[in-house]
This record gives sequence, structure tokens and C-alpha cells, in this order.
Amino acid sequence: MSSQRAALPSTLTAMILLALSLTLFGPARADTPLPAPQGPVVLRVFGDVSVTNSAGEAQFDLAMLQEMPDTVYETTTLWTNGLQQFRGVLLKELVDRLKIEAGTLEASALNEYLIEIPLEDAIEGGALIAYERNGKPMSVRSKGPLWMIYPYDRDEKFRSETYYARSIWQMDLIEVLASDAAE
Ligand SMILES: Nc1nc2c(c(=O)[nH]1)N[C@H]1C(S)=C(S)[C@@H](COP(=O)(O)O)O[C@H]1N2
Ligand SMILES: [Mo]
Repeated sequence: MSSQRAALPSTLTAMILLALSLTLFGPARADTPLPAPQGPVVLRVFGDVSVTNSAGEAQFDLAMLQEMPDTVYETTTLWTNGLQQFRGVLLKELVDRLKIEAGTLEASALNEYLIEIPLEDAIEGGALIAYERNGKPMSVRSKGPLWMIYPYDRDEKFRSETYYARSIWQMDLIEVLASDAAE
């Protein structure tokens, strides 16, 4: 009996909080849940993507990536000496956040390098958009600020030309190619 009476105030509280947040922040548009970047843009996702925060694309500054759930891979790589610790956002997190459900990703880098990354790599234990190496942000000179990393030590399949080629450093662009266009 008293539980029903207690439920009413909490519902009211929730409604008031909702009304208050709508007043304070304005109605969030369903198709633009991404906030605008405040700092320098480090990654732009364009093409067949509907979740955007800019004209036809999703832009991220470093802080936005850092606020997303992070993953750490400890692994050696072809390009570094000794065990490395990479922290970043799983490609899966990015893809989920942007509601990308089909197609192929074409990632490109500051040096114009371009590689296709299949959506199948967007899984737990798959591609990681690393923004930190051994606890520090990566400069452009040391293959940053974003470097696609795979857990090479964990599975032999990652120690192959296919995954080495997808290990794109200085990544700044991802184009989402619609599945029909990619075939
Ligand atoms: N930004 C960028 N990432 C890149 C490349 C590149 O040229 N630029 N080369 C790719 C390829 S084809 C491979 S096999 C690996 C290894 O490159 P490396 O042999 O130059 O070390 O990095 C990949 N990532
Ligand atoms: Mo390569």
C-alpha cells in the first residue's frame, strides 16, 4: 500500500527532472545525439552515417573519444620495442555509437594512406582506436593521435599482412561505404 504511494513522488521527481533538463539543454534531436567537439577534431566519420554532429559527418575531439568506454590492449607490435600498453575506444564502440550497421569502413590517415576495414573487425577483441600508448597520448611523430591497433599477441591471425595493413596510424578519417557500393 505504502509502496504505491511512494512510487508517485519518484515519478513526479523524474518528470520534473526531465522537464528541467529539457529546459536547460533544449530538446535533443533524435538524429544528432553527438555533442559538438570542443577541441581540435581528431577523427571524422562520413559517408553512409546517420548519427552526425556536423554537416553529414560525425566529428570527434580527443575528449569525446576519451569519454567513451575504454579498452586496453597489452601487446607487442611490429613497430615498437617491448610490451606496449594501448588504451583506446573499440571500433565496436564507435560503430555502435554511430549506429553503423552495414557497409565497409574505409580509413585514411594524415599521410593519405587508405585501407578498408570490414565491419567484422568491430567486435570485442577486435580493432581498437588507440589514443594512448604506455599512458601517454601519441604525437603525430609517434604514429598518433589515433592508431588502429589489434591484439597481435593474442591470436596468430592478427600477425598477418591483412591486419598489419589495417593497423593504420595517424588515422583521421573513416568513410562508411554503403554495402551495395562496397560490393
Ligand atoms: N598511416 C599509415 N598506416 C599504415 C601504413 C602507412 O603507410 N601509413 N602502412 C600499412 C601497411 S600496408 C602495413 S603492412 C603496416 C606496416 O607498415 P611498415 O612496413 O611501414 O611498418 O602498416 C600499415 N599502416
Ligand atoms: Mo602492408
